[in-house]
Amino acid sequence: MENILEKLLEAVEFGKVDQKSPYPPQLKGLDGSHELTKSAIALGINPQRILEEALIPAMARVGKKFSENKIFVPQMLMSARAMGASMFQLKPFFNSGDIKTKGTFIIGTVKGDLHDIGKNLVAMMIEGGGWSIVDLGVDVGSDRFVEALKNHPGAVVGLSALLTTTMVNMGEIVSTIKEFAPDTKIMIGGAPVNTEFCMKIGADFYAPDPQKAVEYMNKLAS
Ligand code: B1M
Repeated sequence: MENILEKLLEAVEFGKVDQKSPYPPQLKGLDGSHELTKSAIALGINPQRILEEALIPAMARVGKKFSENKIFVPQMLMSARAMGASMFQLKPFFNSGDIKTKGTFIIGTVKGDLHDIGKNLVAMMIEGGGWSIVDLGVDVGSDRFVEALKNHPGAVVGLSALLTTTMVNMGEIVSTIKEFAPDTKIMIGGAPVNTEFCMKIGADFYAPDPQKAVEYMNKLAS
């Protein structure tokens, strides 16, 4: 049983999605996260253990390596895909309430902005960190963030922007959210933003990468 969790951790860490996948070369022909998660569930391993002992530590390793420039976006995307294949099978347990999540994280790319690769990575990593995700997609205005908060009171909100022309929309979104629910914690991220901008618009935290985003979320949960 321990062995299968170790194998799953390795599959997610190195981005092995399923048995057919030729990537990464050192795991060619072996089961990927798809098969290993199936087997773990069939063996009766609690989904919470699968999450906490394989997926979360795997993504923590991935995030650390990315922060240290030991791996790059393509590897992180493969790990995110491998984790997605596993999460897909664990989702029914989340939804049935069998798995305790740390809370809800609402995320979206702000109004006018269609870039979603970074946002998706952050969402995946935070989901791997044990949070429920409400992904509003791209081109999201303050009205949709407020609507989502009405449905998920107390959720943490994440805003992503990749353009200098759309980062300015973050200010209006932050003030509308804070007006509606002043205690809401708001994290921002994306290439053109930084801590100084975060303070200026009244958001709570700027995360330069998914690992820092997960660390912030963990701090909020502790
Ligand atoms: Co666009 N684009 N793009 N683009 N694009 C950039 C951003 C640009 C820097 C390219 C350039 O000129 N060198 C430039 C912006 C310039 C600026 O504003 N200063 C640009 C431009 C100008 C445009 C268009 C205006 C081009 C045009 O049509 N004339 C147009 C705008 C469309 C729109 O949004 N309205 C446009 C369109 C596109 C595509 C659709 C073709 C495509 C997006 C596809 C998609 O996302 N599905 C695209 C792409 C791919 C890029 C580049 C090449 C790559 C972006 C990316 O995915 N990076 C980009 C140039 C570049 O970055 N090298 C560029 C990888 C991703 C993992 O990183 O998103 O930064 P990133 O996310 C990071 C961190 O920022 C952080 O974590 C992630 C992982 O480390 N992070 C968060 C992100 N969000 C976070 C949220 C958090 C925490 C951390 O908490 C909530």
